[in-house]
This record gives sequence, structure tokens and C-alpha cells, in this order.
Amino acid sequence: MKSLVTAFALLAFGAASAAYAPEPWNLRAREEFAGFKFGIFIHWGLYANYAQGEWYLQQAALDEAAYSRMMHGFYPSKFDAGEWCRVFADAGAKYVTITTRHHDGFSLWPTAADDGYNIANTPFKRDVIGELAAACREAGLQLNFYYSLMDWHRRDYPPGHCAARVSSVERRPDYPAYHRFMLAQLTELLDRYHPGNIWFDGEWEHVESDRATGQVRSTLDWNYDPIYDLIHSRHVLIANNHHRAIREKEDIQLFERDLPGENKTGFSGDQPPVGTRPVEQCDVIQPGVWGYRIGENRFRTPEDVCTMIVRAAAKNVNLLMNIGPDGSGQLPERAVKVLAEVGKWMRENGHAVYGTTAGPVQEPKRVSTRKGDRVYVFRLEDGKFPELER
Ligand code: JFZ
Repeated sequence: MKSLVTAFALLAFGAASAAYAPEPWNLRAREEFAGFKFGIFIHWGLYANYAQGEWYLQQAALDEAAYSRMMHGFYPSKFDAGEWCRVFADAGAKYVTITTRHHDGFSLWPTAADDGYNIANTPFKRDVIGELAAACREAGLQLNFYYSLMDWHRRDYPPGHCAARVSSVERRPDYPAYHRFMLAQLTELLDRYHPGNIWFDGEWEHVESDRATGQVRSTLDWNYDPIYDLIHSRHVLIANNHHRAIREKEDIQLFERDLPGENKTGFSGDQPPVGTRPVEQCDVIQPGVWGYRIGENRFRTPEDVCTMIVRAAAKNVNLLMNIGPDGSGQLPERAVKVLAEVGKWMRENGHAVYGTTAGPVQEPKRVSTRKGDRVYVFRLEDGKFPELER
């Protein structure tokens, strides 16, 4: 009888302990991240050489083998991670998120897990991610990693509606093999460079919605558990740009070019606005493109970027502002100028932004943040820097 009771208690306890609960390190890391309020997103890879944005391979329906040959011409002679980080830190950013591997499948670190499609086999050879990690440490910036789930290069990746359009790749879908590949790459990224978070993207290409019922269904089981558990085992946070409700083991809720509750893009409709976890809005400094595009001359103004930082902070959201460096490894000149102005404003007003949470005033032209029992109210005016009410 006694052993039966013990067995029952064990069963009950076992079931209870299997439920997921974030550990103390995780809650601390989320809180730290939520206080940063402003980060820089970097989209950089082989596509910088083509200077047509990061989707060029897919959008121009190029032959993948011809596209990937550009790796032998990848030599960003002006790349200087220290210089990038000085620009970012001077702008008031607290973290950097870089595309370690975007949809085209090219990796910016010398990975041993792939077929050789990475920086080590370019004439440049240098470990871009390693250099950036060292420079970020030096500059006091947290480094985070964008990692594409979708792949336009490998044969084993099961294509969804988007990857299927890169029809020059002869696919032999084998998701278990692709999953092992991702685990191997992520293990390298985690153990070599110790990022603050991993930022996934691409799940959305395996989401179908039924036109009649509006019901959303997934066309691939990503088997996230081993991936997410690996990341958490290294005390690293998880973000996933799937545009759907945040899931149990995910730590940061993402809104793409949008704020919670606004759904300006039409991407955020399946996301209930904000729970208890940190929220991040990613956005572009050049409208319409993330990777470098030479013909794109429109840039946000410093006033606009500061207004976006404040509007986000007032909703308890971090702004992750994107820049696409060019094929020489340089940040676009205009972006550098804008960031310098943003930095001036942040040095004067940052005390009302960093480490705050949403404030009580939420009007179209007046928004607020809060720190302890202090409330900071900002006036917003088109074309002007936000002005702090005294
Ligand atoms: C994705 C990437 O495709 C893009 O290149 C960039 O990295 C951005 C941050 O994330 O953008 C998306 C995400 C979702 C869709 C389209 C583009 N979607 O749902 O169609």
C-alpha cells in the first residue's frame, strides 16, 4: 500500500515537474533584455555583393549554383567590427542582432556543420561573427543571432511555399537531417560566441491558411523542443519571428515592422498583443529592404528613429533598427549620419527610455514611460524629435 502511494506521488510529481517553467537565470535575462530598449539589426551576407537586398536569389529567380559562386568573390576589405560597434554604441544602442545565416544559406562564421558554404571558404576567410563578438564585448553591447529556419541552398530542407520558388535547387527533403544540421550549427554559435538570444525566422513559409475558414495550419513539424532545450541549456533566450502567438518556451515576442495591437503590416493578426514577456519590434532604416540595396536612397530621419524608439518604449517594446552593410563591409554613409544624430538625442533623453516600462499616458501625440514612480511624458510631432515634458 505504502509503495503504491509512493508510486502515485512520484507519478504526480513527475507530471508536475515536466511542465515548463522558466528558470531564474531566464527571468533575469528577460528583464535585462527588456530594459535595453534600442538595438541594431544587421542583415549582411553574400547578398551584399549583389546589392539588391537579401531576397535577390529568390525574387530574381536566379540559378542557385551561379548565385552561390559569389562566395569566391566575397572579400569585404573594409569590414571593421570595432568601427561598427563604435557607431552602434555611440547611437545609444545596447545590443546588436546579426544574420549569422539568412535564407540564402550562407554562414558568416567558419562552421564545420555544413557543406562548405561559409565564410571560411571565401577569400576573406576571417570569422566575421567572432570578430563582431569580440568588438561587442569591448563596446559593452549584447550580441544576438538571427538564424534562418528556411534554406534556399541545401537539398535536405523541405521547401514551403517560399523556398519552393528557388527551383534550381534539386531538393531531397530530409527534415531529420536538416534538423541535425541546425542543432550542430546552433551548438557552434552558442558555445563559441555566447549570444544573448537566438532569433529564428522562416517558419511562416510553412504556414497555410484556409481561405474559406481562415484556419491556420502548419505544413511542417519543426520539432522545436530539442532546439529550444539546447538554447536554454546554454542560458540563452529564444525569439521566433513566426507572427503567431508566443509559445511556452519562447522568451521574446516579436513584431515585424509593427507595434502590439496595431497590425499595420497585416503580419501580426494572429498575435495576441503582449503577454508578460519582453517584446521587440524590428524595423528598417531604409523602407522596404533589410539587406543592402544600392538603388534604395530613402532613409528614415533621426527624428523618425527617435520617435520610433519612444513610441516603442511607451508600449514596453524594444526597437531593433536594421541596417544593411554593403559588400565592402561598410555601413551605408547615410545610416551612420542618422545614427550619430540619434545618439545625441539619446544622450540627453536616454534616462527616460532605458530601463523603463510602459507609462500611463498613451495618446497619439503624447506617450509616456515609467521608472519606479517617475513618469516621463514625451510630446510627439511629425518631423521633430520627441520632446520630454518637464
Ligand atoms: C523576414 C525575412 O524574410 C526578411 O528577409 C528579414 O530577415 C525579416 C526580418 O524577416 O521577413 C519576412 C517575414 C515574414 C514574411 C515575409 C517576410 N511573411 O510572413 O510573408
